[in-house]
Amino acid sequence: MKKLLSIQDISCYGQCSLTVALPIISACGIETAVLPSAVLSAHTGGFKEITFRDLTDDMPAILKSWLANDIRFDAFYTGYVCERQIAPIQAIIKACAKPGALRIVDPVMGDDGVLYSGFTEEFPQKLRPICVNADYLLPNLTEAALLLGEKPRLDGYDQPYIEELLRNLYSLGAKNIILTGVSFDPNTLGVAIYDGKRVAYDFNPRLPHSSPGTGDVFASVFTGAILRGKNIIYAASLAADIVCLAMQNTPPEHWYGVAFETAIPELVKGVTTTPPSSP
Ligand code: PXL
Repeated sequence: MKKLLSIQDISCYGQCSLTVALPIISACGIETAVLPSAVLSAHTGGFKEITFRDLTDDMPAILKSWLANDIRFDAFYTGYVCERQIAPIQAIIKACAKPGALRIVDPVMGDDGVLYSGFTEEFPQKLRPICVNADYLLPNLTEAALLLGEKPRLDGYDQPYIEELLRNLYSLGAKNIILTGVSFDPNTLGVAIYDGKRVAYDFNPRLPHSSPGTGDVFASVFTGAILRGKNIIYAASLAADIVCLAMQNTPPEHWYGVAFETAIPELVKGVTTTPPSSP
């Protein structure tokens, strides 16, 4: 069984980050360890009086203990992280990586053209060192533009704009880019995938509402599928399908997150189907 370390916050309530990644990646049959970047009472997407504890100061001792116990990982999936822990996280990844370990990076920092509350304007540039080493970089449109130091464009763009974003992110150093939230018409929403050679697209019908945590469900399913040996296009398409199915099953009163539990049977089917696998 492959062993993954997921590095992102615990939002105690609200279905995002680790409370999504842990069950989803485990359901894919991957041993999932966690390094919580911070503990929040709930995510920052709609609750009041959020508590926030940055766990950077615990990281050196955690690393020391893991090294004493010879703990190593086949893969790392980073999501929401804090500004002061970018260097310690890189040190942990370097020290605990098995040879050839994969790095999946979701540069969580914003959506709909704006940074999430709590992040400074400098954060996108500070996060770059983690992104440039990614085997798979999974930004949404807002994060892609911010990483490149550009103003996000949410509509009125065309295919050349998307493909330039992909090429520019690729030239930062990431080996594969999976760009979410791409739409060329009002009825569909999709993903653009670039491996340095070809651009592929995968579209689904656009649903009437959106929700916090969809990016985390997407990245978690993608990660599980990649670690199960699926190819990048299959993994991205499965991730988008699972997000859509879970969103369809999410009632309006569950505005704070995606009811991903309802899609776990389909997820397990998707990652255990044999073809098509990567070579
Ligand atoms: O889903 C992304 C995310 C992760 N973690 C925290 C958040 C958000 C989005 O709002 O607030 C704490």
